[in-house]
Amino acid sequence: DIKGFAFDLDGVIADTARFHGQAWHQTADEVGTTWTEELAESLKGISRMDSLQLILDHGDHADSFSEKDKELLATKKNLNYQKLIETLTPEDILPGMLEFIRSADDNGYKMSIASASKNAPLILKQLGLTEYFVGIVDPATLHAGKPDPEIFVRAAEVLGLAPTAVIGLEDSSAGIDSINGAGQVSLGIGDDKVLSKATLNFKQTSLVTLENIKNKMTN
Ligand code: G16
Ligand code: MG
Repeated sequence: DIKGFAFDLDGVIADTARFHGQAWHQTADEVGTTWTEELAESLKGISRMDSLQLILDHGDHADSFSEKDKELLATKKNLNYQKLIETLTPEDILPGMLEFIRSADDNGYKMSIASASKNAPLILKQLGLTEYFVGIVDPATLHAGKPDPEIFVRAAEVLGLAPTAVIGLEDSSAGIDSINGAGQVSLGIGDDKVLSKATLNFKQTSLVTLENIKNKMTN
């Protein structure tokens, strides 16, 4: 029996992916990497430093950046990103997700956050959602990021539930791998070709309801 939900944040609850994209695009221009949609997609769910490394690897001068240069580039990106997320309001919650979170809460499901983002507490506060979650996994305490299962394993521990009693919600392929590895039911939101390993698939957030989930699980 499902008793809780572990939520990814970016791309599931809020459309912050476009802000990450905007800020990383600027970094890519600065280091001479051509910005493409594929590159943007591959950064979803990946930690800040791993994202930067991917951007550098897509350019011709990956070797010419020292650790110090990388720290500076990542800090600059994060400051630009934080300026963008400070403009977030509850209106920026993705379609249907406030209703879903409220109904899950009303029906006694427990909820936690499994986001790779160190900015998750700030984003939840901006969106007015902090009170709904029993805990947020701190990504700074992880040994390995998504696709490693660790973050979703921890998100179930926060809920005090067995993994099989938890549904993990994700918009990235790295995140679906993490949920599956943690032994939970994976719910993918987005293109079912990109998220082909998800147990359940929903094309968009507005379709995620308790009723639709129950229907898909009994099919
Ligand atoms: C998110 C985004 C990633 C981002 C990561 C780290 O993960 O999808 O693109 O690089 O967080 O974010 P920050 O730089 O704010 O620490 P998730 O897991 O919420 O999708
Ligand atoms: Mg995401």
